[in-house]
Amino acid sequence: MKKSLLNLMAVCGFSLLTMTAYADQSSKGMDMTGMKMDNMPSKPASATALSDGEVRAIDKENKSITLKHGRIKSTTVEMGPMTMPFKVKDKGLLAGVKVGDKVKFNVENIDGISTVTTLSVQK
Ligand SMILES: [Cu+2]
Repeated sequence: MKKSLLNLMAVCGFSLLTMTAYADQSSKGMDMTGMKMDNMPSKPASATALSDGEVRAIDKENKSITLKHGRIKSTTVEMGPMTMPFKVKDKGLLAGVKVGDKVKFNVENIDGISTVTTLSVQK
């Protein structure tokens, strides 16, 4: 069971790597900070906007949740819509959640693993 989780993680690993490469480029590349300040959008780029998802499976024992998720763009993770398992940072996040629930959640790359850090059920 753990293996299949890792295999699925590998699918998402591509987007994580792409993102890391991109981040490296922008930090080494030309000074973008000045440009951004001249052109500040009225709404700040909310990198931490929550993502939408639907619960497909919950594995409390392994602190894992499978979500059919929309586009994710958090501080450290960016990926398109797909269904995949996530680690959850804290077992407590799975407490009030059941399969079929619509959720809003945040994902961060923790030690190279896409990990759900916040999760709330949409009523
Ligand atoms: Cu994904």
